[in-house]
Parts: sequence; C-alpha cells; structure tokens
Amino acid sequence: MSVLRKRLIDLAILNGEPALPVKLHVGSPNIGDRSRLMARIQDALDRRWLSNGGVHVREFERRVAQVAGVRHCIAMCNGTVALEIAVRARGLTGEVILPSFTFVATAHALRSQGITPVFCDIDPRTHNLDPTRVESLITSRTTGILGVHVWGRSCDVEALDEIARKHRLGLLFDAAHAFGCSHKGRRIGSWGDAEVYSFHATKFVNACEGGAVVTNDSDLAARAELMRNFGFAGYDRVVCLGTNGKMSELSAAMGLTSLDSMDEFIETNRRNYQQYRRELADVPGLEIVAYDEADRNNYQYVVVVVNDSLLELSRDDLVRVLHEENVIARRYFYPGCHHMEPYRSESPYVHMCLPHTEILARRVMCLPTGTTVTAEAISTVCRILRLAVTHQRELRRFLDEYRDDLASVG
Ligand code: T4K
Repeated sequence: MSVLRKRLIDLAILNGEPALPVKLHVGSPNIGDRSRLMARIQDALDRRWLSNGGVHVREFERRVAQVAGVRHCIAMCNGTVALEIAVRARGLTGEVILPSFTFVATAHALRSQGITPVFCDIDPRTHNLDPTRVESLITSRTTGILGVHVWGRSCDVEALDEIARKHRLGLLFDAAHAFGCSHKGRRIGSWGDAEVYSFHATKFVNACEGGAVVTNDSDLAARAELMRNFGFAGYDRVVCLGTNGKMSELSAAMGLTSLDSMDEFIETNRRNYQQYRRELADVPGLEIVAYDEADRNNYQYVVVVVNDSLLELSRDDLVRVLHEENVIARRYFYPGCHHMEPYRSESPYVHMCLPHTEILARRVMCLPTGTTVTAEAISTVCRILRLAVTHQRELRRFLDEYRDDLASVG
C-alpha cells in the first residue's frame, strides 16, 4: 500500500513517511513459471549434467538464435565474458571505437584484453554512437567499432556498417539491452560481425547470470565456441587461448523458463511504459524516451530525460526525492565510462570531445518497471515527480538550504 502524496510537505525528503513501504528497484528480476523452472533443475540434477554443453544450454542456444534470427548462438556465463570473447574471436586489437554512454562492461571487455577503448560521442536524439563522429577517430591502430543499442533502440547500423566496410574494420554490437528488439523489421542480433546479449538477473529475460554471442559467421562462431571452453577442441587438444565462459545448466534452466514468458514480460513492460508516458505527459521538463512502435521493442527500460535547462531541479534532485520515497531510480549511465577508472586517468581530457555524452549522463534516470511493478506503484512514482516539479521553486530552496545534511544519492 502506498502513501498518497498531495502536498509538498508530504514528501519523504521533507520528513513525510516514504510513499512505499519497501524499496522499488530498477532491475527487479522477472521470474517465470516456478514449476517449470524446478522441473528443469530436477532434470539437470537427475542427469548429473550441470555444465559443459548440457541439454538445457543447447536448447537455450537454439531458442536464442531463433529470436535473434541468426544461425549461431554461443551461450556464456555472462554478457561481459561474451563481449570479451566476441572481441577476441573477431580478432580486434589496437584501438576500438565505442560510446562512453554505456555500462562500463563494454569498455572493460576491451581494456582487459589490452585494447584501447576510443570513446566517441553520441547522437543526442538516439543516445547511440554518432556515426558522423566515428570516422574522425579512426587511426592506423583502429581495428573495430563496438556499437551499443542503448535502451534496446538500434544503433544506426547501416551507417556504421558502411564505415566499417570502407575502412576494413570489425563491427560488433553490444546488444545487452536489445534482446527481442528489431531494426526496420530485422532482428537485432543479426547485424555486424556478431552481437552480444546479456541475460543478467536485471534483464527482462534472465538466466540469473548469462550472456551470448550471436552471429551468422560460422568461423567466428566456431572460434567463440572454442574460446569459451579454454580452447579445447577435443579431450586433450587445446588449439587456442581460451577461458571459462560456459553457461551452467541451472542458468540455462532459468533462461529457458524466462524465454517461455518472454511475450508476457514484454507486454507488461509495454503497459508500464505507456502508463508512465500517460501520467507524466504534461509534466514540464520530463521527457520519456520513446520507442519506435513500427519495430519490436522489449520496453525493459523506462528512461526519463530531465531537461534541467527548463527546471529549477536537476536529475539528481529528483533521484534524491524518489530514493527518499523508496523508489530506487537509477542514473544509468552516469557519469559515463570516460569518468571511470582506468579511463579517467588515462585520458583526462576526453570529456571535451564528448559534449552530448556529458549532458545526457547528467540528465537521464531510469524508473522501475517489469512484472514486480504495479499500476498503483507507477501512479505513485508519477505523482511524486509531478508534485516535485509543480513545487520546484520551494523544493529548490529547501534542497539548497539543507544541501550539506542530505546524503548524496548512490
Ligand atoms: N553491456 C551493457 C550495455 C550492459 O547494460 C551490461 C549489463 C553489460 C554489457 C554486461 O552484461 P553482464 O556481464 O552484466 O551480463 C546492473 C547489472 O548488473 C548489469 O548486468 C546491467 N548491464 C546494468 C545496466 O545494471 P548495477 O551495477 O546497476 O547492478 P545492481 O547490483 O545495482 O542491480 C541493479 C538493481 O537491480 C538494484 O537496484 C537491485 C536490483 N536487483 C538486482 C539483482 C541482481 C534485484 O532486485 N535482484 C537481483 O537479483 O548493474
């Protein structure tokens, strides 16, 4: 049961009761049919086959490849290792161009292999890599481009493909947000040389921990398969450098159960997204990132851009107000990879080349969605935001006065 918010003084940040009795998270996992999950786990236990290419992993790979519309899916223990393996299987070295507006795993997957991530600015309309800026960053050391389909909205894949072909570069996509999405009717998963999904617990289809490389390139797929299993090509024969990137049978059991309910999860996410849009439509300065209804979307992120040039409140002020109410809104992807270590120390001035990234990282917040979020909870979140914006001047004064006493948001 939530507490109604009618007057500014009711806000928890002004000492009212939190609107929600327990924390509402962004990324609370969707759980599918528990009995099917348990049956699959029992099956794995009965077989005494828990990892290394068991039946559940094989089935998971077949179904993920089907959703992606590709010939090959190589399931992995998580999205980060899947990215690392895709990068190595494609033979990328030297420098790779990517956005800084992404989860830090995208950059780490390169840097951990001795590759220099070269951060490129984004297009402020799409939040994705700006292809018009990519070409100027290409040097003699550049071997690839790593695009990210942020929020599940496709990169400008055609423009990036043209640049990659012209300069003979590898082209990979981090599709961690984009499982089940499409671009101009073609599934995300089949663009570039390979794409990578995450099936982390916080993703709308999850395997607790999990990831996958998907591709139509049979050679790349064969290399990735070897690399996820230490490079073993037989019982005793290691043919390349590899790691342990294997998905377990228990993760695959969860992944398969999640896939069974995928359409239902998308429908719930879509309903939540539409309710947020409706209830925040006339709140000035708050813009919900839109999905192109002509394409398939998974709607797993409800993203609000807080236009701080129109408001007296910043994104951080609103996040702080929400946190006090037990609404744990998240500042993805603040502050941007280029402000995180080791990138910050290695290239301390790169922010000057990333003006749109800087602005967006300051303005974006993600709101809770998924199957655990009720319509009532969404109305509560919207009411809190509306109340804060309606009384922004008084709230601003309060926040300035008590700035030092207020804990900073995490
Ligand atoms: N590329 C991109 C673009 C990505 O977004 C990601 C992952 C990757 C690559 C790498 O894929 P993985 O290696 O992760 O498969 C979370 C996730 O851990 C991460 O997977 C995800 N992106 C990122 C966007 O979000 P954090 O640091 O925000 O996680 P954390 O622990 O704060 O969890 C998020 C919220 O979820 C919390 O508020 C609590 C809630 N939660 C979380 C878990 C695990 C639950 O309610 N239950 C749970 O079981 O990174």
